[in-house]
Amino acid sequence: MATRPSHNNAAVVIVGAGISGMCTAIDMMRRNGSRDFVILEKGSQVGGTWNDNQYPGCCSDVWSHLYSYSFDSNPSWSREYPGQEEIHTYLVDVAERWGLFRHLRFNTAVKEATWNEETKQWNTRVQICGEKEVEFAKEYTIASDFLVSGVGQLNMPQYPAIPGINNFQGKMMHSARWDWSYDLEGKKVAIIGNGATAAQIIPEIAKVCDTLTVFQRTPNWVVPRGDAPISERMRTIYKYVPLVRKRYRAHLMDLREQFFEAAIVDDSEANNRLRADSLAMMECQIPENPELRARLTPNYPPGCKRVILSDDIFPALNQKHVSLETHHIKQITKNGIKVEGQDLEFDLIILATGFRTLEFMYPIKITGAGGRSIQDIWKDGARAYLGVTVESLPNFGMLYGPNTNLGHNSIILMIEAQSHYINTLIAPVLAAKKQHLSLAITPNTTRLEEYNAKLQSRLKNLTFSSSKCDSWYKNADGLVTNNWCGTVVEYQMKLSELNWGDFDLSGTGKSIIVSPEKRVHLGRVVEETRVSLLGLGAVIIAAAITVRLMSQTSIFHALLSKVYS
Ligand code: NA7
Repeated sequence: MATRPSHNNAAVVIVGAGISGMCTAIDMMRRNGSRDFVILEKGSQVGGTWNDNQYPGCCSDVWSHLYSYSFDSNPSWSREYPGQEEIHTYLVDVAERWGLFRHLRFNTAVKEATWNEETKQWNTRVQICGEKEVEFAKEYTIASDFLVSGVGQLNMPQYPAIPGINNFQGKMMHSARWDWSYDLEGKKVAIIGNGATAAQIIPEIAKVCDTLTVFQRTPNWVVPRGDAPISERMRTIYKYVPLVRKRYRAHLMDLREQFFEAAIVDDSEANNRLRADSLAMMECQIPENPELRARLTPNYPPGCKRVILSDDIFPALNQKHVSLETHHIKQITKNGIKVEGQDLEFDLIILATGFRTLEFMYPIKITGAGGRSIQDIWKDGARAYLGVTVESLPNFGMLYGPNTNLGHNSIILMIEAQSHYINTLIAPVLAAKKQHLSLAITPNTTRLEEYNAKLQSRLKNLTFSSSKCDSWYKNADGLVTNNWCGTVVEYQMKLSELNWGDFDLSGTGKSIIVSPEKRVHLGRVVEETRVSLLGLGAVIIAAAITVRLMSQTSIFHALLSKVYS
């Protein structure tokens, strides 16, 4: 009888087909030479956050040439900042190039994952969500030797707890669930929230709707983006002269790493300069309305909340048919929104209210060794060792996990380092499996605690921890659970070595890891400018070409270079 044992078994189960899950899968092939994995994806396409977020104006606030995998860079970006559709196309192309589709199970929502101490395996229960697919099977369980979470931090929409939210009879949608069949033309629109997402939606929809009311609870710091098309000529050069492309990426990396101080180190010279530049831009773009400027001016340090990069949010807010509502929302009514002293009527309410960032992996029920639930493990706030492994969760890795978010640079650079590290943990588990042995690897709790104590003490001095604002980076106790405390290079260096002494090992295959204190050198992808004597000549030539050509684009927009210098 024909069987498909791989349907319920895989060496590695990867949850999520976004940038993280795809990277882990590709590294399984590149680094472990194995195709023994499945990728479980709740949606119906790859792309993760770039598949979910399709709202008008959606784009990355990191430069396109830095917003791609280092091992599969894209010379053909059409703009300095990539739009959602272009990023999504890039990710679909990557998945095709690397043959990921044969490992992908779409419309498959992971409900729970439970560690089995006896078999030293994870049992992952999935529910099928496609209407047709459900006719094949409603749910099933997959056993795996290793489990990887690639669901990230910006996965579950946050619906605000505003009284009456279910009473509204007009159209309501969350920004991450945009309904393109709804025609905005001539509509009275409300948008709740003014974060990075709202700042991208507002200028776009203001072009078509009749009126737009922006409900702002807290103002944000905004700096110029300096977006521009990338000329055909530059694209050809990036394609045929990879050294120029690499040099350009390194240059962007250098600028972004410098931005760390400006965005994150409270009261630093760069942080104060960023504040001054933001105010100057506001004054320049809203010259005749000091009252509006006052309402848009934050009273907390830049970086406490994510700094928004936008060239057009202030001009958009300064239009006659756009109004900024700063009164507290009392209630959502049948016809609109009630604020102090006013009942406002709308056809559409957009909830640009962010994501459930503090409950990593929600709503998946994870149960680790000793029957410990993830809620119990993280009862004092989410934490992990190096952001990738979690106490009481053997043979488990997560990407874009606790304390790995950035306020200044591309998250893909962090994800690549994490994927390499996790795949290094997977390697001996695969080796044990081959020999019909078992191996369980769990981060040592003492090392994990030491790591997190240091991390938290450094975070205390950064703008993320400022008590002057609330943000999606920290929990109700003010503990920053989401952000990393340093530069990308510093994080890459930490993950460039794996010390087996940081882990507790068990199982019949323990001896596969020869010395428990053995350090494995992983190395890292060097993204920043590093000039060796040998490479100096080549770099100078490439830099000269780059500068010459880039002077013809507006990437070095005067304001932008001022902000990042
Ligand atoms: P954010 O940055 O979490 O922004 C959410 C916005 O929604 C923010 O302005 C909130 O105000 C506002 N909000 C949330 N709940 C309410 C209620 N109940 N009433 C009024 N206003 C509310 O999410 P984004 O989607 O913009 O960006 C998330 C990340 O995605 C971003 O940082 C990028 O990395 C990509 P608040 O500021 O809390 O007063």
